[in-house]
Amino acid sequence: MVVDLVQALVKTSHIMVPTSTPSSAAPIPTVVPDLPEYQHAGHSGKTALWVVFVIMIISSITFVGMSWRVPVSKRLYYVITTLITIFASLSYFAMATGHGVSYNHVRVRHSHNHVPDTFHDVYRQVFWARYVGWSLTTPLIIIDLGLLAGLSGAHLLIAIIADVIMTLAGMFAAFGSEGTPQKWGWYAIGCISYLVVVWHLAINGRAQAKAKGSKVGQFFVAITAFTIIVWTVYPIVWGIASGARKMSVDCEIIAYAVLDILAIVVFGLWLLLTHAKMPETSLDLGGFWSNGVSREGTLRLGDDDA
Ligand code: RET
Repeated sequence: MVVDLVQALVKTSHIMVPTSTPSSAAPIPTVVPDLPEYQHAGHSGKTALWVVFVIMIISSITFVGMSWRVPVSKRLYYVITTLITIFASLSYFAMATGHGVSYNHVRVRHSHNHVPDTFHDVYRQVFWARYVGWSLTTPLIIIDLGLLAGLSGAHLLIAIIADVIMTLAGMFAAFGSEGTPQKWGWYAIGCISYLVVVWHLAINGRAQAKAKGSKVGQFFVAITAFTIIVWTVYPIVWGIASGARKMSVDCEIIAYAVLDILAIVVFGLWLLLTHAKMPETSLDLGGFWSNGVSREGTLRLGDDDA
């Protein structure tokens, strides 16, 4: 409903360029009012959002089922991976129901010889819930890979922060104006942050994983290479879709849908199934993770009297 309202408001807000009323027989200047262009999701895009929402829910249920087969002390990868698909489900639900969507208004200038410049208004839908979702899912993917490699806390923290900057920069870029450094400036900041993430995973992560043994090393290299290849397609899609507006909103939704399924569902299944077969990847977490805060050493009622 909100989307319909916005569309109605946007549709009535264009400025008509007045045509002149000639007093003599001079030729009438043909100044045709330039109608704004609306780029928004159609039937195929909306259907794709619902389909991916259902896929993410089924994946979450599957990952929860898989986690129940192992003791709590060995569930860290399962919990993180399930949270990824749960966050993705929430983000797709928001987008499919019309929440988390807004319009970016861009005024495109056209220069002509002998006549003043003209402007063309473009309103393109931005699914900002997507970026909110990514800012939660992508750090969790990095944590999964960092734990697998045995990455140090310092490197993991930097990779996570760079990743959050990357997704936020992508969102600012999607709402940025053209003709100023705003839009492509944010995009460049996002790309630099992405290189920081790749550096930590591919260089530091790989070295750490190799030190954990050849089996873990090989698996880490394979799953991280897959991740980096899939992730690198995102900024390319962004550049063509939100950036250059050469891709329809429907194609954009479908492209990200395929990428999200690869980056989350295929990634998650591969990680959890391999982890279950490879004891070297185990993280045995006792203590607080499995048992909660120990009762010993805590204050009990009546202690003051002692
Ligand atoms: C943006 C634009 C700014 C530059 C870069 C980008 C990269 C996005 C990536 C997204 C990955 C998303 C995943 C989601 C899973 O739920 C923000 C498009 C580099 C890599 C894996």
